[in-house]
Amino acid sequence: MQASPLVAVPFAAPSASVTRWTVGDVLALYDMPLMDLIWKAQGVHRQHFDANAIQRSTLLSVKTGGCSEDCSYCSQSARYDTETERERLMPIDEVVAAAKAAKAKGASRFCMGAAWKGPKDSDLDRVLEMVREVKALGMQTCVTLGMLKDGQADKLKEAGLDYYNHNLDTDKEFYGQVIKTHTHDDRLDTLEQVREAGINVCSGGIIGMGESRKNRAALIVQLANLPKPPESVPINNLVPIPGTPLADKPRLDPFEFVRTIAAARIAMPTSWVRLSAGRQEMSDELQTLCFLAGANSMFYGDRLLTTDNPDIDRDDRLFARLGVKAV
Ligand code: SAM
Ligand code: DTB
Ligand code: SF4
Repeated sequence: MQASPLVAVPFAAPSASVTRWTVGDVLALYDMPLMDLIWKAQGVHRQHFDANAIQRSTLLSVKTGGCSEDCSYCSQSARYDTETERERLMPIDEVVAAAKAAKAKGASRFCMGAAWKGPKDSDLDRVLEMVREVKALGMQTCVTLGMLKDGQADKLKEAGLDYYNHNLDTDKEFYGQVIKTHTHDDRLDTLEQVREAGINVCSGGIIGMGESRKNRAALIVQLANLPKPPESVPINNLVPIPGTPLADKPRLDPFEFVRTIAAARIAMPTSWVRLSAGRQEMSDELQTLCFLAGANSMFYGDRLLTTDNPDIDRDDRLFARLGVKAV
């Protein structure tokens, strides 16, 4: 059956609550007049969330640079000559100190990122310890460690991990133009392992890498049509990194970014949609449009992994000006 252009059709089996999206459905959302699209997204948002509450996670790069992979956007690939210096896996006490500081500033979740294709078992043991200690502070925990091997997701679950971040990053069709050292299917395989282990899935993508609108719509469809949509969907705007193949990509029209947030919100009504990388370059007004379009989560803290994020004072002022509360 052909889906109507603006509403996804409930999928008959296996459960009436499962919705299948088509690229046509999502492209029809992108084609709406912006005011109508934002209005629709905000309506969907209010059915499932408090529209004045935004979740805040703080990121820490616990192992930086020297990655074997060739992701064309990334400052941490060993293949590109970037300003990012390699650093070994951080000592646990430094990680715990950073998590305590993030909690004191009001972050509810602490996300630890490592520049690996995937963790070796010996490295994973140290990350498990980090997860246990951060969890013991009363924070939600998240890690992003690359691709997982059999059994690793179960160990993370046992240690108390709440979320695993692993982005599909871009449409399957465009993936090979950005990354050649692993495939979109490899990413799906890790997402399946995370889901099966009972860990919340955090998966989204990057836009502004030269992909088409159709590619952006297809990424949203691939995320929304997972057996269960991710609980958290980060939408990153490319931060161009000197030395990487995507260093000189022209900046995406900011309204196209807002449309992407709105389309993600409508296609994944109960997911937390995260306004992720690229906030530093956005005005307060543009970020507010993203919130109006249904973004309700963000990274909070002066650094992302290797690039700058708005400083905490600026974010606190923005929340106060908007009457938004942090959750
Ligand atoms: N190595 C792991 C992996 O690739 O899953 C974890 C770290 S990786 C840096 C996490 C995510 O950050 C990537 O999947 C990508 O979506 C995002 N990212 C990395 N560099 C970026 C950039 N320059 N601009 C925007 N997002 C970026
Ligand atoms: C996600 O989707 N974005 C975050 C987090 N997950 C790990 C990372 C953004 C990285 C931006 C570039 C950098 O700071 O290196
Ligand atoms: Fe960067 Fe992750 Fe790709 Fe490594 S796998 S190059 S850390 S995005």
